[in-house]
Amino acid sequence: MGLRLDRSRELQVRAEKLLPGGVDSPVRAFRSVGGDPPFVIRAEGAYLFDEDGNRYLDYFGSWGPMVLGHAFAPVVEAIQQAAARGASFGASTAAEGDLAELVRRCFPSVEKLRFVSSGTEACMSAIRLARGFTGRKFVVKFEGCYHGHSDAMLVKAGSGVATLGIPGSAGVPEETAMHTLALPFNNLDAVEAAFAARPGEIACVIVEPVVGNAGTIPPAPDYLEGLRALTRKDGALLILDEVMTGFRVALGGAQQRYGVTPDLTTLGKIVGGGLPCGAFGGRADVMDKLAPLGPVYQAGTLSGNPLAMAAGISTLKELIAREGEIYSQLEKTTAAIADGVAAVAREAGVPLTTNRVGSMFTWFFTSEPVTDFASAAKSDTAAFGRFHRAMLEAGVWLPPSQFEAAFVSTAHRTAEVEATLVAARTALQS
Ligand code: KE4
Repeated sequence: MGLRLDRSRELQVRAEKLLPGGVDSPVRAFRSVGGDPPFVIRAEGAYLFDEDGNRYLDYFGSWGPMVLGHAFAPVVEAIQQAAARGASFGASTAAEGDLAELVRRCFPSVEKLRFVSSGTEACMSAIRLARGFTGRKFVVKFEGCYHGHSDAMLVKAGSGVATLGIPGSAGVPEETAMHTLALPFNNLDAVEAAFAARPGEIACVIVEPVVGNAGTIPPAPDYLEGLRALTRKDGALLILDEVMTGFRVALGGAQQRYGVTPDLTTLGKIVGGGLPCGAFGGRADVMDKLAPLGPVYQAGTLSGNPLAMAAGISTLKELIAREGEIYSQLEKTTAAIADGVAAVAREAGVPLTTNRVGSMFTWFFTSEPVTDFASAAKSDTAAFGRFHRAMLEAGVWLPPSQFEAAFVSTAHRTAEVEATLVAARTALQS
């Protein structure tokens, strides 16, 4: 292997003595792709730099937030200025309203919202709110979808749960899991049957409108509209988990791209510009059930943190100001990368299915279409692991799992497209 990772290896050895698996989030451990993870020291634009002086073209972008590229100057400046005024107050600030107004501008269905510190918190809180608003217990999610690591959501989840092949999670009592119904994605009959079996008992359906946590899987035509109709008919709430798709597949997320209006939306990643921030919001009559107005409790020491607000405001202002230019550039660049490598694979006789929505995409090592988790799971994960390693050796860092989406930023330009195709030609020959 050509890559020198001596310093990263030293740091990995120390990290494993201090952090389980040496990581603060399992998917970073490279368990499903093998080899040592490089330790990043800094990032700029489309590139990551590690402790051994290696440079990598970045295709996971901190798992979604870095849509403007790393260390985007206006965001850096906004964070620095906010930090000089104090990191956290635990009191109301104008910045929370400023960012909330920008979110509402992008997501008209969000009449009211609340900021939290992660996508997990956003989804967990939205589900509690849906249960409190409807007085119902059951929640529908979909196999391969990941909505953070709250107990109720670790049932047939995607992302790291799927990557590590663990059924759900130890530590989740069956009394909790029993109220989560996990159904196949892109299958409306299964949802209809669930509502028929439990009329008036399902509080909400939560879905990744474009799945990213089983790898990228677009919704089938009319699927999201079908979920909207079925939930409305039964009086259940529709929650679109746009933590990944928000500001990614369109400025207004998947609900803008596909024209579906949910009752609640969860956000994360891009909304905080790379700082710890999530949000959940939607119908005012639902949101007003939250304390201190209503009986559903939810709270957070660092919710609406001034630095995260500053980073989010700066990011969304850029996306809003240059919406047309940015989203058409992201579409074009991502198509060139995703389809370009698919063509290289065809030339090399390697079966590859490419799914893409906007600037998120996945190369599945299978010749079959991938329309749900079951079909994604047929992928040759060992082949993906070899590809991942070969691309890393060639200076291209893909998400280290077949069951994750890759992301492109505005910092990815023609040079990055070309470099990726060159690396893929080598990687797919091996
Ligand atoms: P966080 O708690 O990780 O901020 O967000 C949870 C979450 C909720 N909903 C969706 C659709 C998500 O994609 C996520 C988090 N995504 C994973 C990557 N697929 C985070 C990466 C990680 O776990 O390290």
